[in-house]
Amino acid sequence: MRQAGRILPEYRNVRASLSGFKELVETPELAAEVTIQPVDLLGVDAAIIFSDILVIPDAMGLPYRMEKGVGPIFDDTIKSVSDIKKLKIADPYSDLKYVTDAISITKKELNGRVPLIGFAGAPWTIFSYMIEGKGSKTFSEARKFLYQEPAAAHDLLGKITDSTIDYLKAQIEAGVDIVQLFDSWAGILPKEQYLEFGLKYLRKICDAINEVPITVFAKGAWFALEEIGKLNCNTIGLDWHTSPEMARRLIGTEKTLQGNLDPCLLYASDEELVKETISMLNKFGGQKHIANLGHGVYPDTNPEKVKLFINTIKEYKF
Ligand code: 1CP
Repeated sequence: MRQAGRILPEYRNVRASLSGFKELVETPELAAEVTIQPVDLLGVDAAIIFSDILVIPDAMGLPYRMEKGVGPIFDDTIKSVSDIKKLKIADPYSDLKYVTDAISITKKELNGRVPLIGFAGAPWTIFSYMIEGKGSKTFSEARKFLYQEPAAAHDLLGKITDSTIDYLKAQIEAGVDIVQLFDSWAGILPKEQYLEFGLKYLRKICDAINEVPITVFAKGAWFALEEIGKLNCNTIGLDWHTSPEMARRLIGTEKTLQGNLDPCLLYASDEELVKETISMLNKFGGQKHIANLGHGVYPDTNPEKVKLFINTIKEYKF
């Protein structure tokens, strides 16, 4: 999940000296520094490269800016077939060199202490931001596009998929040990549409990446867990709505499951947090499980609670 960054005062100190989020993402030495902070300060046993899923539309020709207190904004959005034609397939070696440079520096500085996770947004989630232009509760513009322009939607999803495959391969060449695909808006589609416009493109990416293990996190897509379980990937991330027992039943025993504590439990008392963390570990039964939250930490979370969550997991014996 999104780790850290934003809950740590040390991260905010680095941010404070810069013009904004984008400058941090695009300055490899600083991106590497904030990537390693959670390893040193929280004791997590993997690092995730500090970047954002929205670097892909940016590299395809649709720039975003990060507005304080609002989130990402695209001043131009995709409205028509001709807008899609103007987009290019991102070239990771030029357009996203700042990410691969940050990965190389991070790997060197980590010096084998913990693995480094690379990531990208899933095509459906990236598509949603490119159509909508910002975060949304419903992504109804993106959903409208699927009904009104299905062929154009497939064109755009195809371009995002090709850009993402090249990008992930470049991350792997630069040194990441595993990659995660974030389909944060999987859960807003009806099942049949998710299979057609979401899962199809995740499958293409999973089939194209064989160099390192892949984790797929499709938030809210409990309705397609069985199909997600058949992807050519190693780990399935679960959100906090999904019961570990149900996921195991639908996915089978071969894949690793990751998750899935409710991130809001980090606001609960220490006693409740420890009790629920142990209960989660027991539900997964210590079998092919990566303990994690069911989504990213919220920015106002107390880092001490995150440490308690991590230490409870590390100390637990089945
Ligand atoms: O340590 C880390 O935080 C890891 C780096 C990371 C990752 C893995 C960031 C930094 N973003 C992401 C992934 C990401 N970005 C996702 C997928 C995971 C998820 O569902 O949370 C999504 C949907 C985004 C898009 C995005 N970026 C949003 C959501 C917008 C919305 O409302 O729809 C926001 C607010 C951002 C900004 C952002 N990205 C990352 C950070 C630390 C922040 C906060 C901004 C800041 O610090 O100024």
